Amino acid sequence: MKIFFISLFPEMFAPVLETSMLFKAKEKGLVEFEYISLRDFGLGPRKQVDDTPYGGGDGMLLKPEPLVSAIEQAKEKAKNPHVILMTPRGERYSQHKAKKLAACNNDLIFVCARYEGYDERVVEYVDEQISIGDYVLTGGELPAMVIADSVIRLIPGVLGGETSAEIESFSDGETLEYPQYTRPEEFRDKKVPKVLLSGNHGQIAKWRKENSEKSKN
Ligand code: 21W
Repeated sequence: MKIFFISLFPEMFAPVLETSMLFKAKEKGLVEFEYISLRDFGLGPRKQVDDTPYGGGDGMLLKPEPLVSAIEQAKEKAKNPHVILMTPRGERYSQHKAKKLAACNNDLIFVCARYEGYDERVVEYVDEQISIGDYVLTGGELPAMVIADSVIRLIPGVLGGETSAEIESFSDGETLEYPQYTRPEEFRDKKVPKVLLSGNHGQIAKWRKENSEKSKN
């Protein structure tokens, strides 16, 4: 899977995506990233990408021409491109959606807006619009990385055979999230629950179930 990020701040991505499990996924050849600078598609000698809103109002909007040119270039480079516009007005993101994106075998193109938004006419050039939740951020870059992270960990081989993400990735069941402990047995007067040291697997399973929060996975 190849993932493209279109943004005015393409330098935001590498520090996050080229670290930890995400970097390992890239090293194993399971995923590839390309960062596309919206500025490269700006208009005129000043490479203009934004302008004031028709009808008045605060702030600047991303102009349609640079955004659409960047999307078209990414689409040409991608196999089976699926274009996702990151917007606070989009459909709310979920684990269910992560599974669909991981399974779909498309290259993903994330379009990240900045300023106060974008010209509505770009919407015709995207396949879907996604929001990661009801709070206001300064841009779509962090949301795009949130989605990329949640999708990449579901790609078979990324987390390695011993983890459950791979096995669970196409089921929609609820998994159990229970409190976990490691050494030392006592930390600042707080002891690890005795049952976990007992070696009694039946009792341990019962304790974990009783102390679980259900989590969608
Ligand atoms: C924030 C863009 C506010 C636009 C009409 C009139 C992408 C995001 C973003 C941003 C506005 C996501 C307006 C959760 C988010 C994102 C930057 C406001 C003002 N519209 N998920 N005036 N939260 N945020 N538009 O902020 O681009 S996904």
